[in-house]
Amino acid sequence: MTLKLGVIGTGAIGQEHIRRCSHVLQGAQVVAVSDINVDGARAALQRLNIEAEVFENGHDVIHSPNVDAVLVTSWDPTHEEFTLAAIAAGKPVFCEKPLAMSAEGCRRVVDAEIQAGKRLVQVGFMRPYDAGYRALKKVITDGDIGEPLMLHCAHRNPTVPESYTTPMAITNTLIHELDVLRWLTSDDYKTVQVIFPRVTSKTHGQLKDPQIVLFETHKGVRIDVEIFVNCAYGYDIQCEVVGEEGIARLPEPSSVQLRKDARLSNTILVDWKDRFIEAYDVELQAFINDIKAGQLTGPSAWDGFAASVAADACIKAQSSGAIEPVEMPPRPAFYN
Ligand code: NAI
Ligand code: ISE
Repeated sequence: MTLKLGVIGTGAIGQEHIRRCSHVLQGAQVVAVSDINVDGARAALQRLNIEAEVFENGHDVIHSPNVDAVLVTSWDPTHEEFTLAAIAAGKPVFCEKPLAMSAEGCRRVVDAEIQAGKRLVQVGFMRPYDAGYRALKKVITDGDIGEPLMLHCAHRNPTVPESYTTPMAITNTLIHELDVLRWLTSDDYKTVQVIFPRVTSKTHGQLKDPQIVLFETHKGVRIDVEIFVNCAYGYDIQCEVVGEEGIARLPEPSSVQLRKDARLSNTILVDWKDRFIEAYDVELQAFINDIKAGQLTGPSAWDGFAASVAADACIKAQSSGAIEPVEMPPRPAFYN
């Protein structure tokens, strides 16, 4: 059976996901899309050579009898509304990160899903599907470097638009680390502090860039994450785990090494689309396969909530300058 997908939001990642679901992955077909920019949605479908119904409103996609499952790839503040509507319609929903703009919003999704009595939500945290992060986790769980003591991480984007603000460094960007580092270390955050180094001249008035986020986990691991979204030189994700017996680093994406003009060089990618292209394929194929098998297994609404609990504390720490507690409620049995 071919799973019929409806996609809400046909911007950058919406188009990427439509392309992969239609031309790369197995067992699904995009049958409906919507975007507040309806002409943009039509143009995107034409460019991708895909025939699908175009709706003006995302709720019409969700309620279309032709749609079996929904992908939410619209702007961050719209995620909660569309995910709740999909749950109410009893349709599985893949929601891009963040699941909602606050832990309170994520909790509403968690509560609605528990009420529905069945997992219906997968959050678009793709890094646990990335081969490099999986290899890094295996090194840790196999005990190859002993117990982790410290993590040094960086999340760098070449540039961001004027609409990107200081809290978005947390809710839109760091949210990936907030999820993947819990998964990587099987630990949870206890406290967080945010430090602002000298500001880059390449930023604008609404964004303090870069930022350093310092965590302590319940096991006492110290984590520092640099967020630098106008780093200019490329899209660069770094993660180094310092253990009792050795150090493990996230592998660099493979690239041909050049010896030329008296220089030794490798290419650095500039776009998240290319850096995680395989991880996005794997996460969405898993979503499609899991729906067919009758049980979602990918990053859950609870994972979306847990990341947002930490994000809320980070945002508080951005303005207080203090070390803020991260207070995580117990995981409901539904998600065990
Ligand atoms: P974008 O700005 O390129 O596209 C978003 C689209 O959503 C726009 O076409 C906009 O018109 C549309 N939209 C906004 N409100 C809408 C509504 N109420 N109904 C229907 N369409 C609506 O942004 P981009 O980069 O594609 O990001 C989209 C989402 O995906 C964001 O939430 C972002 O955080 C997430 N994202 C996730 C990535 C990942 O690595 N997992 C990478 C990039 C984005
Ligand atoms: C974007 O929305 C993403 O999710 C990318 O993975 C991230 O690197 C970038 O900072 C976000 O703006």
